[in-house]
Amino acid sequence: MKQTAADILVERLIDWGVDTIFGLPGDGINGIMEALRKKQDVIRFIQVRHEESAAFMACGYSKFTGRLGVCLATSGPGGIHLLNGLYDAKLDSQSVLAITGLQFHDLINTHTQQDVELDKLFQDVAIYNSRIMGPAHVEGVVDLACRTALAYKGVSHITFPVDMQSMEIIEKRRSERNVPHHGSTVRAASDRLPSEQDLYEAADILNSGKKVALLIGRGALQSGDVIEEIAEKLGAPIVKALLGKAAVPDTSPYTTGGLGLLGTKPSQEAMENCDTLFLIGTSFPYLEFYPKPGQAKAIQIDMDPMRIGLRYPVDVGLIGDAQKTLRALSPLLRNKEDKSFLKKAQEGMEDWWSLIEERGTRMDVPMKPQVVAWELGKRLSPDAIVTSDSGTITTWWARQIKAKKGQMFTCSGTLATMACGLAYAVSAQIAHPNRQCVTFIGDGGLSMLPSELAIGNRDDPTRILAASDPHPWLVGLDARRLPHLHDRSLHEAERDHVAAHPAHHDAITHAERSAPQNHDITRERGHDPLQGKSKSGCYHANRRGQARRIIEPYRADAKEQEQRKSQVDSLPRPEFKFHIVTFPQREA
Ligand SMILES: Cc1ncc(C[n+]2csc(CCOP(=O)(O)OP(=O)(O)O)c2C)c(N)n1
Repeated sequence: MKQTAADILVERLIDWGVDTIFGLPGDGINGIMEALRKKQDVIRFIQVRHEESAAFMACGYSKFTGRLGVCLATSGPGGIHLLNGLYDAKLDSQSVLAITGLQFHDLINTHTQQDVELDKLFQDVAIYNSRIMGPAHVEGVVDLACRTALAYKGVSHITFPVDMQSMEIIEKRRSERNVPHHGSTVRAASDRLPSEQDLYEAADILNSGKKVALLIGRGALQSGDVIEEIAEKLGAPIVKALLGKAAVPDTSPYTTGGLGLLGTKPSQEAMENCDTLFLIGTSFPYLEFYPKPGQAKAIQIDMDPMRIGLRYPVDVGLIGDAQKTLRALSPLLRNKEDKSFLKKAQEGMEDWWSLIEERGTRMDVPMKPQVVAWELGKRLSPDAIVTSDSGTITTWWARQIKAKKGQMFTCSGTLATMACGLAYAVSAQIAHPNRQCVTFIGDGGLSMLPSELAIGNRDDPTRILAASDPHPWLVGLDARRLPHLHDRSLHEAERDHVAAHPAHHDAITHAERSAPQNHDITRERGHDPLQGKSKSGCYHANRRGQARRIIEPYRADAKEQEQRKSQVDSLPRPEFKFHIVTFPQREA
């Protein structure tokens, strides 16, 4: 069989360790689809229903595995659809490769069909961006695209004229300078440690501080143990940016939870009162929640030198891997005798958790979204992967669900885009077929890309979705924008609201009572209370508290099932069933 340019692309991706591509076919990528078909035993193609989801899934895949996430879209509209998901990856620093089709090489820029120069369109989002100019160009471009996305944690883009994809490789057509196979797929890694001098300077500052606060983010996800060790030594509360939610479990005595609009009061107090700030793997973007510039001495650890001093005027920047840097730093830190700063934060957290529990156990109707999040948090598997969409819903996910050790949590941290939650959960299930994957998503976010529920036409594991009611999402957003940090005002607002709407029966209780047994969301079932042996479907607890089915499971026709089956059969793959639980966010 003749080898085509697209074959080289796919083979090189396989050499880079890629085994999963999210995408949607189209005439502009026929050659690539054919090359994928030929290699279906080693690389699987997960077909989405909207290319934006493919990009979200690639981003999620990178978040959940630390590997390269890859998405594929056809020329013109398919590529355009990728864009929002690619920005999500760019802003959350994920390694993603986007591959798109381009029109016939000799018709580009002639107003031909789907004549969109996607390399130009992707200029801002991509750190590596190239148009294939011929079969002999493919290998070198793929190597650089993969290496750049992985090394610099960003988006690479390759666009490939459709006719060139199917071109045969003819060695003599190679230019005289392009020596065959001059590149490599080696992935080199450095130890990534700061200089000794920087470590000593940082230790001096941390040892002299009287009120040290740690602010940790996505870059600290693998460093929880050493961060707790340092928090104990320094008597320092650990404040978590949203993407760092799982870095240290919410059950840890050292953490004050999140920061900012979705955060906690003790976290904000730690920021307002600290004299020393230690930033670890975070670019928490909301400047107004940091200590005032000049208030605190500051140290920052980041892999990326460009990010040092980005959000706060730091005194010492430590460039390196967070875990390795912290392990090198920890022996230089003295055990502080005065732990009163941490103690105060811990007392604050006792009150905070009482408040959160109170909100999470109310029996008011319409049922409070906090109740659902609280109940969900208690029932999650020890290794659950829990994603959220963007909206008010993120607040309940961030605050009410206690992250436990071994669980993963993510959302669109910096882009804060809607519609990513479901796609993230799908990619989580693909990356980790045996783990429980849940997304907590608003009706707005779910209805933006509900088409990905179509993946749920297979048989095994279950996915749970909790979606909020379609009633007043924008109103809700505005009403809640400011009071988050002020318990009293939020508390009072809720009390007034409840007073204005006399309680009916608790919707969850009713959903449980009225739904068939196998759709019970609240009853324990075996080791994993959220995974029933039921058929997929969607239940909505209506205003009178009666559960009713609102979405029937999708069933692909036999031909489509057969087609999909042949594409992914040879690789371990998860099977999907969706359980969707909707609940009212508040009264309309
Ligand atoms: C793609 C996109 N469009 C618009 C917004 C602005 N926005 C943020 S939250 C939100 C409402 C979300 O509603 P819903 O998904 O129902 O969740 P809720 O806030 O009700 O929990 C909007 C429109 C956004 N972040 N992303």
